[in-house]
Parts: sequence; C-alpha cells; structure tokens
Amino acid sequence: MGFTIGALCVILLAVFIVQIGKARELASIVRNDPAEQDEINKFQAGLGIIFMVSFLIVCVVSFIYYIPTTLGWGPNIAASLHGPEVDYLFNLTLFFTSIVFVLTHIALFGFVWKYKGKQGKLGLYWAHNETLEMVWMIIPSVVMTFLVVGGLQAWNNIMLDLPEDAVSVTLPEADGEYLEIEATGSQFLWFLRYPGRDGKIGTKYFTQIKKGVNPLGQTWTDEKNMDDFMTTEIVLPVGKPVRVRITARDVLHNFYIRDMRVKTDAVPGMPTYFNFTPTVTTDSMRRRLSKEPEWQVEDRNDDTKKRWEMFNYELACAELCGNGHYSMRNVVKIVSEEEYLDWLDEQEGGELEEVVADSASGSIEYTYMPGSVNSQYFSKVYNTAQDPLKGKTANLEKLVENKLRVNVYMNKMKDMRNEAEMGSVNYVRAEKAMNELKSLQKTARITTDIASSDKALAAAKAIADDVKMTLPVPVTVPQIDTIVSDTAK
Ligand SMILES: [Cu+2]
Repeated sequence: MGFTIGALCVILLAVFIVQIGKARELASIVRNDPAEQDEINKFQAGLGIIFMVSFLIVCVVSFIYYIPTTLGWGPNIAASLHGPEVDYLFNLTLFFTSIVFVLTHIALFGFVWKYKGKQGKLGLYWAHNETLEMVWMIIPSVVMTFLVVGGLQAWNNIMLDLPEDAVSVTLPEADGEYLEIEATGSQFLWFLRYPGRDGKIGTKYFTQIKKGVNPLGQTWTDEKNMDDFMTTEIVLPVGKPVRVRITARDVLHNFYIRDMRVKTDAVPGMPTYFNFTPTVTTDSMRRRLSKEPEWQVEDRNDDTKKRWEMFNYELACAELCGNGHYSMRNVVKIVSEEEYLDWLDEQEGGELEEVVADSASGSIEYTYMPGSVNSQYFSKVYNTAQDPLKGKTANLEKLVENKLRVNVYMNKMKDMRNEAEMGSVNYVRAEKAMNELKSLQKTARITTDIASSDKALAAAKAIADDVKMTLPVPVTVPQIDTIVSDTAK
C-alpha cells in the first residue's frame, strides 16, 4: 500500500514537472525570447542528468536489497555438482552487461547534456566514422564470443551424456551407475515415476493412457514396469548421480529445480533429460538458512515453526502452461543414503503379517502380503484378467519378502538394544548384531538377484540366531488373492 502511494506520488511529480516545462516552452515561443529557450534546454538536460544518477543509484540499491534472494549471492547456494558453473556464468554475464549498462546510460544522458540546443549552434553532419564503427563492432564481438563459447562449454559439460555402458540402478554406488527417474508434465501436475528395485523405468506408450487407471500409458507386457512406482515428491540420495527423463503429456512444460540449477523443457512427443548430482541435503540447507535473519521469522503457514525449518527444495513448472500452471509444484527432498533406503522401503510396499504360531512357546511366524499402492502395476493390474505378467511376479515378491524379513531381524535387534541398559551385555550384543545386519539389510533392500537376497536373509538369520532370537522361519504361501481384492477396491 505504502509503496503504491509512493510510486503514485513520484509519477504525479514527474507529470507536474513535464507540464511546467511545456508551459514554459510555449510561453517562451510566444514571447520569442532566445535566451529563455537556452535556459529551458539547459533545465531539461539537467533533469536528464538527475534522472540518470537517481536511476543508477536505484539499480545498485535494489540489487543489494535483493541479494538475499539472488541465486548464488545470498544463502541460495547451488545445491548440485554442476550448479557453481551455472552461477559463474550468470555472474560473468552480469559483470559484462553491468559495465555496458552503466556506460551506455552515462553516454545517453551525457550527450543529451553536452549537445543540448543553444542559439547559433548547428548540428554536425557526420555520415560515418570507421574507427568508431570498428570499436563498437569488435568489443561486443569479443565479449560475446567469450560469453557464448563459455556458455556452450558449460552446457556441454553439464549435459554430457552418460557413457554407453552406464547402468541405471536404484542406489548408485560405483562409477557408471546412476539413478534414473521420470517426470511427465501434464496440465496441471507432474507425474513422477521411479524405476523401482530393478533400476529400469518401464516402457510407456501414449495410446495406453487411460484416465485414472494408467495415467502414463505404461505397457503392462513390459516386466520393467512391474516395480515402477509413482510419487508426489522427489526423494534423492545426496551425492549420487541422477538422470531425469523429462516428457510431457499435453503441452510444453518445464522441469525446474531452482536450487539445483536444473531446468529443461518438457516437450510432448520428444523426451528430454537432465543429469545432475545433488550435493546439499535438505537438512544441511535448512541449517545454512537458519543463520540468515530473513529466514529466522515465523513461517507463513505454521506459526509454531521458523521459516528455515519449513524450507524445502522445490520442483516447479517454469513454462506458463495454462491457468493451473502455479499448481505444478512438488517437494524435492535430498536425504542421506540411509533415509533414502527407508523411503524406498515404504514405496516398495509389501507387508509381513505376524501370526503367533505356537502360543505355548510364543514363537511368531510371519506371512508375507505383497502389493504396494504406489506401484501402478500392483495396485491396478496385478492378477486381474488384464494382467499379462501373471505368474511372473514371483521373483520380485521373493525379493521384497526377504527384505522385509531381514528388516524384522534388524528391528528386533533395535528393540533389544533399546530395552537393554546402556553398556549391559545385551546392549552390546544387540549393537554388534545391528552393525553386522546393516550391510545385509542394504543388500536385501537393493539387490535384484534372488541368490544374494537369499544369502543376505540366511546371514541375517544366523546373526539373530546367534543372539538367541527365535524369529520367523517358514515361508508361507503369499496370500495373493486377498491382496488383489483389497487393493482393487
Ligand atoms: Cu506446466
């Protein structure tokens, strides 16, 4: 409000000055007084100089004022590996354009002052000047060449495609491994798809798109689609290379994660991609922002929290794609490897149901219940009449089941440690077992190989047995039919 009134006052003042000037000019013409004409010209040129100085001051002040929200200047550091390179290019461009900006403004108003109208002074007819023309051709050409070639080089570095033998896995660990996810722009939401345990995104074809049932048009004959799951937020492990496959279902969209300096068009019918490696977790970015005064204020949506506590990276659509454009935003979470694996567990679904097998001894058995609501296949197609993969899910289910069983061992050890007194024999034993179980749990969580999954389960069982735990043993037949009728509802 205050700003609007201020701006209005400035505009009115400007109009007032212009009108006064006009009236004076008219009066001098009527009076035919050359000395007064000169006086008016001087006044007008002087106004120009005042305008120039105040305009340049406002530019500098507003730049300084907005530094806290300027990418790469305030706390908004680049949170990806290639990010600093983008920031450097921005700053390089800003440096050159600022010089040109200031010089041209000084020249513009300076010349207005220098060559203001004066009695008896005639304009010089100056057809052309070769030296001057050379100067204003060569200097910009050289500067532009540096900027364009630098930009091209940076772009090629950033977009350098993965080597041919690179493999997409669910948790990249070795060189040449990466995590591929898919983002499909649609009016007005992003469909985010993860490859699931196999690390491979299943094929899709637009003719298969069916509203509510198959929003991406996944082809169910492709086994790679079995474990693909859809999410509403992007969760990525820190420090691992990611490739985003970017597509669109209707119009142009743009995949934009500001803090990662990631931005690429989503074009219908023409998949694009972006490779990047997140380097700063959401938590450490929050800690970083917590030191900034403008982030220490109350959060707009939750007044019990500070603004920095509620910070999240964000995926936004950066292409004005229609009237619901603003709603195309999703949270992006950069987490540790451990948190990422926990999150994958939730997405993969499946459950172990506890059954007391022998009430006398209190021994417990676990029945495996497959299925995940996030997997389009498991929630919509699995075991229905339209399921072309009927009977082919056994391996995947076994892998998930084994993982859940290893998780049970881990959880039991955690319980045991938490119940034991710190430093007691049981505490130490449980802690030791947990450390040993850790790598087995990781294997069970990401492997696609039944043999190594079985091995991990057996090793986990041996560790638990060693701590004298009586834990699930018999693998009961999965109650597939129950699950299907449940999820089909
Ligand atoms: Cu959009």
